[in-house]
Amino acid sequence: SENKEGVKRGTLMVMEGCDRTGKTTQAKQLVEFLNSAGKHTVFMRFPERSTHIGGIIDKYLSNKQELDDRAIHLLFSANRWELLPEIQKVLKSGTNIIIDRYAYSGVAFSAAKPGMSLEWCKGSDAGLPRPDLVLFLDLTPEQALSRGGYGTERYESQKFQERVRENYHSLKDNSWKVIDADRTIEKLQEVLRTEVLNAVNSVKQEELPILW
Ligand code: T5A
Ligand code: NA
Repeated sequence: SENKEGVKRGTLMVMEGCDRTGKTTQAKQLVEFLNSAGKHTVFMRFPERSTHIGGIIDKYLSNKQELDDRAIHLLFSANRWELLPEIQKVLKSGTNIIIDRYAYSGVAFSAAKPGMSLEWCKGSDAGLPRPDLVLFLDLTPEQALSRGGYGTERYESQKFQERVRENYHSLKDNSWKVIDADRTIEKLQEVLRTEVLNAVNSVKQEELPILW
């Protein structure tokens, strides 16, 4: 699994889950942990709100702009495609990446809307790299709600989150680890550290496979 320069490619890991399941908290701690263990790792996130496309997504999520459901879906995808060269460059250099949300979020959230099918929603992310590991933080919307309640962003309601959770479960493949997220931050981190170390240390194909 080494490229022409003799560098082993980095491992692509993704955190997924409904809103308020603790993804960002855990992802940042995992990046620190891996770096302190000598495994060079960077943090990325989707949506990446700092780009031009990300700026439109941010306005949409904070209810400052309306967009057709299909248009915003395609912008979330475009946000991933615009960062693909960066992802490829980092992995090729031998650095690992932990991404806070990915194409699974794109499909699970959009397909929770009326008239949006899973199949249609998957189309615009087809061909993106398939992660080596997906850590799915699972929590019922009731449990998530008990964490101080949802915020004011779009999608942050219990009914919607229930449909999102069902969609996630239909996207699972063998790269997924479903993790019970109903634990303290520390306990959850312990479980996740084992998973990321296993992924980083395992032998992988040189070229990442693609979605879907
Ligand atoms: N979206 C996203 C799409 O529709 N399509 C797409 O393609 C993509 C990529 C914004 C929205 O966009 C949608 C999905 C989202 O609705 P975002 O920017 O990732 O996506 O959302 P955020 O609001 O930043 O993050 P989340 O709401 O998903 O929260 P996290 O990251 O899961 O949770 P975190 O770590 O921020 O923690 C939330 C709170 O819980 C506490 C924390 O201290 C914090 O207060 N907490 C815990 N409490 C108890 N026990 C634990 N173990 C805890 N862990 C954290
Ligand atoms: Na987050």
